Amino acid sequence: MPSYKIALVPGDGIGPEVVDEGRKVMDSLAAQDQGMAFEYTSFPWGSDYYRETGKMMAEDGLEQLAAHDAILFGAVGDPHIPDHITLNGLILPIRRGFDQGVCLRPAYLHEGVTSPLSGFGPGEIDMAVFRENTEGEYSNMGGFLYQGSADEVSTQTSVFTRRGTERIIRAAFEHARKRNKKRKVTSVTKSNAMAYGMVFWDRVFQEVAREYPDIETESLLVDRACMDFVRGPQWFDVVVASNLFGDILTDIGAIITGSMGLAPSANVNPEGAYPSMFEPVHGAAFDITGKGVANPLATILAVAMMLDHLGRPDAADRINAVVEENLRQGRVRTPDLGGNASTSQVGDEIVRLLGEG
Ligand code: GGG
Repeated sequence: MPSYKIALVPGDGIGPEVVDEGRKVMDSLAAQDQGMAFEYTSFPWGSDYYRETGKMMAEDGLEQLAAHDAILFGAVGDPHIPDHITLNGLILPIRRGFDQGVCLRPAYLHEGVTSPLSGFGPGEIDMAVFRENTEGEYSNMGGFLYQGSADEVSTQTSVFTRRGTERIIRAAFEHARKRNKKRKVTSVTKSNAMAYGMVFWDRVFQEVAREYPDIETESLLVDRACMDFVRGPQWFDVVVASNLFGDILTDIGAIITGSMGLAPSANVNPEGAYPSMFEPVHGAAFDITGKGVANPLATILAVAMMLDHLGRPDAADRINAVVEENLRQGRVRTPDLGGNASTSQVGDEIVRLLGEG
């Protein structure tokens, strides 16, 4: 019987609350399905760990994680520690260190969920955003000169490599073929103003597109893309963007499909040399931390993406179907979706529905 080694990194804020529910769902699948088992290791990394040790994760953290089949991540961020320390100390080193260059973030309007945009019914917003995940604007190259003086200078360099750029664009085209919906890929840049890295991106996009004559293509500037996500989200199918633009676009994608609490994310090392990492798109959400009201469905949907990645599309489909059913029924839902259920009540309901199926 396959037993999957899962690293749990709950992290900060509501991360531990939602990861607990993700684990609950995996435990329930394992209890029902003799063909699946999970072995967990939980890592206490994050902002409290930083307060104790001065580090967001252990020095040999990547080595410890490497022994796992996949990572389930919660959230990172703390109201009392600067975000560039928390982010650059935990999640970004994992994405970069494990070469998780392909980030897939689906945005789907589920039945039973109301979009803040009027006139959209179930499935009428349905896109997959591919975010380049290890370089671009997040390359962490730069520095300060004459720091603290009146003449202070800072630089922040964006890096676009052929390997990274081609890899994310190709992943987007492959996905457009696989999901076989509008068969369209939209590339998002700002190449009118960023005349090196993003002109290079546009060129690579055109080159890769030639290998996919069956897929319609479109190139948009990021300002236009943000506008179109709001005024015409139905026009999109697969979207591919740089690290920063992909991050911004997927927050819009999450909110127009009803809630940040419904958006999952996969950080994939396509070559399979390292574990991939799965997480909700949302962050630590200090305003609701500890109140037990965080929506766990983004994390539960991330668990489905993880199982699909591990070669268990059967289990992923079951989770997706049950989440769909929970949202359709609308009986047990957290306050972000207009309900009054707690985080754990939603997790329990997903387990109950899994048991029925
Ligand atoms: N669960 C994801 C998370 O904690 N995200 C925090 C965040 O702000 N991330 C920025 C990014 O992914 O670029």
